[in-house]
Amino acid sequence: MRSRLGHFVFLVILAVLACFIQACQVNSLSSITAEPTNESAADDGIKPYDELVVGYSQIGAESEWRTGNTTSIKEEAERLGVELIFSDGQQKQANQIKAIRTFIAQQVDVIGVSPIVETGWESVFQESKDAGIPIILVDRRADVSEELYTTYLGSDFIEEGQKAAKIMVDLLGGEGNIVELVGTIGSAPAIDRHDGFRQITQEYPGIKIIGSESGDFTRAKGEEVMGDFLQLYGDQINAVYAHNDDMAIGAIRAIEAYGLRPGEDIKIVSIDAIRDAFQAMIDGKLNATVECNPLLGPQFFELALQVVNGEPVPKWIPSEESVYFPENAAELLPTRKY
Ligand code: GYE
Repeated sequence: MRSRLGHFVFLVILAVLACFIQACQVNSLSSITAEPTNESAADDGIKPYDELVVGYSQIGAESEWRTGNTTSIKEEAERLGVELIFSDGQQKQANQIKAIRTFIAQQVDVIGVSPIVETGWESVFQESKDAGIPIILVDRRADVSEELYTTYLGSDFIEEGQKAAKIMVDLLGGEGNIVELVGTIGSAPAIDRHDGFRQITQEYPGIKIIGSESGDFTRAKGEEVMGDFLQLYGDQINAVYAHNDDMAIGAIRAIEAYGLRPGEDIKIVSIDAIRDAFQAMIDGKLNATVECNPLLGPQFFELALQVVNGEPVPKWIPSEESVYFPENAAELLPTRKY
């Protein structure tokens, strides 16, 4: 009797063990098949990177920031195997609108756009929405209602203007005449960097902004406009606030041509933190640069895939940014990627 019972218990243990081993195998098998291979992902109706088709409408190539941004987008598409249809708008909103319409006709999965100016996008964004193609704003905002775009990936330009102003106030000891080189008229960074700067300087009655003109974010225009300011105000100018480093570099040339020392006779603060700004700080010609990160490729495609696969994303993904001074420019220059 006893031995029969023993035999029975032994069989039960064996059966339980067998079930357990089988369960383990099924488990490990399912974890293997759950690997995100492209095939199985496609079977699930989830689009993988190498089936994603993205239309991207870039502004142009006005600055080193912009060329760094373009490289980041193109390199990341290549790395992920995404099909990228890239369009260079050559600084014209009409070209960007045309590109978006072409992307809609091509039935891309998602459209990335860096709007040159804030206004004038409603109709084309609506057309994209009607065609079921989501729009992701990259780098610059557009002044449209929130249901016309899925998300905005880019910087807080107001904050950048405020940071530049705080540094400027310190450099001038709270007193002095500033000229401002404004970015592209009507663009989000030009509007917000202008406003953010004044939110701080208005607290200082000794600080005066005696001139404010657009240099369109380019070196050539920055140089030209700074030349005009020098003709008008000469050595009454104590400082330059440039909405980007390229215009600051243009201003440096104009100041030298005028016979003054940039960075010393005239203090200069700008925005972007491109490599040439680090070199200018090493040379003692630029007093500070506020970082604006153009390396948005990796975040953009991650977002694009999430959006296409119907995952929820936040309405704004702000970039993390720093400020840089001449003291450690030489040490940091080799680490800069744009
Ligand atoms: O600061 C400037 C570029 O939109 C943040 O555009 C961007 C700005 C950047 O031309 O250099």
